[in-house]
Amino acid sequence: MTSNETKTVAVIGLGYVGLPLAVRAQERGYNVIGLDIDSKKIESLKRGENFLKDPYVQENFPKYPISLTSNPEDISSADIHIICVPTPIDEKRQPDLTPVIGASEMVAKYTKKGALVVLESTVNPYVSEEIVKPIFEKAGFTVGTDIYISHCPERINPGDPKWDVTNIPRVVGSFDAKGLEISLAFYRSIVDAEIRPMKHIREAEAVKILENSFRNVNIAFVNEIARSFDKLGIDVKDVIDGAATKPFAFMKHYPSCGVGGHCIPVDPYYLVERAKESGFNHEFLKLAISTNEGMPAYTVERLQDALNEMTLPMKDTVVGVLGLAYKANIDDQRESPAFEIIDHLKEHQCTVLTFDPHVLDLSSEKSLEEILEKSDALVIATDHSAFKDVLTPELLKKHNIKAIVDGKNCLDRDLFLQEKSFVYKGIGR
Ligand code: SAJ
Repeated sequence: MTSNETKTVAVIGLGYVGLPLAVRAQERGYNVIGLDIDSKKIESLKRGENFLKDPYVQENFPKYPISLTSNPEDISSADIHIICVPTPIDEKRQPDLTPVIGASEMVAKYTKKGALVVLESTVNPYVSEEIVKPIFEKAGFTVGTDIYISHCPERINPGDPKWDVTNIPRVVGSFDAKGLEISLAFYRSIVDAEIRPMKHIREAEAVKILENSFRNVNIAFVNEIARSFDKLGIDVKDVIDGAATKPFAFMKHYPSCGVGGHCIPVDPYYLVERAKESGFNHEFLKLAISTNEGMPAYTVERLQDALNEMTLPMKDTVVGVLGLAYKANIDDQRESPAFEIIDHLKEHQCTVLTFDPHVLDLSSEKSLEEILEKSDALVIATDHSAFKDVLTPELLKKHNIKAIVDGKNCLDRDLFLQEKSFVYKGIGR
């Protein structure tokens, strides 16, 4: 580790986590090398084409240029390596650590003695000691002596206008005091918020998993309540907003057609699988996960009920799915429930059309007007402003829509219930 002179930081993986981090470190005076194995992404970034809709990156990427490469040899001079690669789940919903292993092996091959390696990718407890540490030991390093390894779970929330890499509090854990000390110094130099030291690297790994499992479980809870309230004829959104008037001991979550994204539906699996190896069965967490995974099918059941009330079959009914992204006003489609809804509609032999203004390349229709004109029924799968600020009972009536399922409860239910030319159903309302 060089002292006093400018330290070199290599960020491995320039996605929605790595790129803001790289720009921020450059802004704070580090000499930053951004590495990504996708050379097309590197060439695009070199042309100043910024593929991120991250406000911080949009503003600062041009101001604080980083050196960009897809050649791993270029990171050998770095004092600090930060691994920000994806940690997806595979088709069997098992944790896929291939990117983390690949990145760790690359750093181990090219780094220098005395460097710090920080893993930001979301992983379950034990990954650092069972997967990452052995890779560096196999490369001849002694952790805590001539290499330091820490974990600082990423907390980027795509599209968030308020919280970004500059101000989100972080936690850091390491294998040893020196590794923790260097890591705390680095993150405290780039983040204007609390950087909390954790007792050990396992605790740091567990923080992110707990955060996102907490969110998964709470969403599953309101999803079950919504299904119950659909039978009881209670408006779940009104009840949640009523409960939220309690200023303590309540945190609102809302039911919807499903839980998408790269974090909430994914991270709990990491804990379930690793705990199983140690002999613990997360029954409650698994139930929550499956409750959320059942929401796309439930949404299609709601459409079937709505069409029944209009004495219309599912078969050959043209259903317009509004939204493909996993959350409002972004283009990210990872784990989006919209695709499961489409599959279930096709299983019911519906004719499916799609439109998402943020994902036009995957949309079958090119405008809201077009999909409304061609559809008999609608399912809102994403609460984009382009839908909730535009759709009115008059517009649906004009286009002879016979049924609508508001998968994100984003429309004014009472207003839509007044119109008798179609049936409106929400999720839990
Ligand atoms: N969702 C619900 N009901 C809710 C909240 C979300 O059904 O009450 C659905 C969303 O529609 C979406 C999915 O869950 O399909 C995930 O939504 P999200 O708001 O959690 O968005 P993410 O996936 O971008 O989650 C990120 C996470 N950030 C990190 O992991 C660093 C999560 O920890 C944050 O809590 C979340 O952003 C946030 O608060 O926005």
